[in-house]
Amino acid sequence: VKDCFRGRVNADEGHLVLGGLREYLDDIAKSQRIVIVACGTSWHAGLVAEYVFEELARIPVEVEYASEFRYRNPIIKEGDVVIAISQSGETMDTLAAIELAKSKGAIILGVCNAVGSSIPRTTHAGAYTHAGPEIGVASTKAFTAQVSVLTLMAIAVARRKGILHEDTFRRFLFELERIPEKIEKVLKNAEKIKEISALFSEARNFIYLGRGLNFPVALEGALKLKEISYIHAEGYPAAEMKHGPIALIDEDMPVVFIATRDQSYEKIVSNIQEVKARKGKVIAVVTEGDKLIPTMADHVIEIPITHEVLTPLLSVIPLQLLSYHIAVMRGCNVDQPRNLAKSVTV
Ligand code: F1P
Repeated sequence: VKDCFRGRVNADEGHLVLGGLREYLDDIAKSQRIVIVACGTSWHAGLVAEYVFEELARIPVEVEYASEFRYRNPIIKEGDVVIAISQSGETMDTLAAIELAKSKGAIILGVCNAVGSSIPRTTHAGAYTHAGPEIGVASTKAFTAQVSVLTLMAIAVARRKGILHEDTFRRFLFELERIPEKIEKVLKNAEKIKEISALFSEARNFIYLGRGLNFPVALEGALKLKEISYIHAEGYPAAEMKHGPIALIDEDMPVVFIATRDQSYEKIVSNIQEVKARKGKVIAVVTEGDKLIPTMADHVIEIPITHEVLTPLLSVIPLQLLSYHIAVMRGCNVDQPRNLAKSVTV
């Protein structure tokens, strides 16, 4: 994230620089809608971006699996902005989705990690995430970097539209600059997360629940666990639990809640109560200093407080660590999980 912000975010001078995207900021600001295409973890970063763009820039956003989008006849109009997100920059489904949108006159922007890869070469403009090479197959730091860049884009567009108050902008810059040190603070919890992981390394299923911006984080937590530990895991918006998944909850079901202090806090507290009433085992990611959830949850992992919009940058880290420790305890190769390829080019 430090690399991702370097040269882009400067709270002292009050600037936010987005390189090649600068000349497209007006187009994005004027667009009627943004369509995001991506796969896997990058798709989850896109879902975070949907919340952030709609909240700050007030532009409708659709987030599409590139692997579906490319095989249907999507309605794309000239002037629509399509943002392709990819760690590797080589994902075949995402490349095909770009070609399809391009043929319909859309403006194609990229958020990629691999410099000089195929996707950045085919887009009109883009921003590299500067996350450095991912050693493992499963995306981890790429997610954080993608969310960082997409959030910067949303802030820049909101500013260009004149709907972001100068004080709010300054506050964002201030908070953004503090994200790297807050991530380091979360990483200091690694030992505690390892202890919690030891209690669940034999579990056969997991449920991840979050609301608002923490819903895509729940999906990402579940995907990481599936990818590297081969445990079946599902992520849902916490409010969807009562529409089906609640039937699965018993004393053998670990339920991971991403329950930070935000506008849906009271609602998620009642979701935790519903799970505890059915004897589910609750692991909760909470905001530092939370006094209520620790009285209800079986295990609690704290993250520092930040602006609500920036929460996913912190809340995803404990979930990545949980998957990592569980996978190691199960003897799985976390860098090279079975059946997975770093770039899915077919
Ligand atoms: C997309 C992706 C990754 C996943 C795995 C397979 O890749 O689904 O999210 O972790 O590596 O590919 P990309 O388009 O972001 O490179």
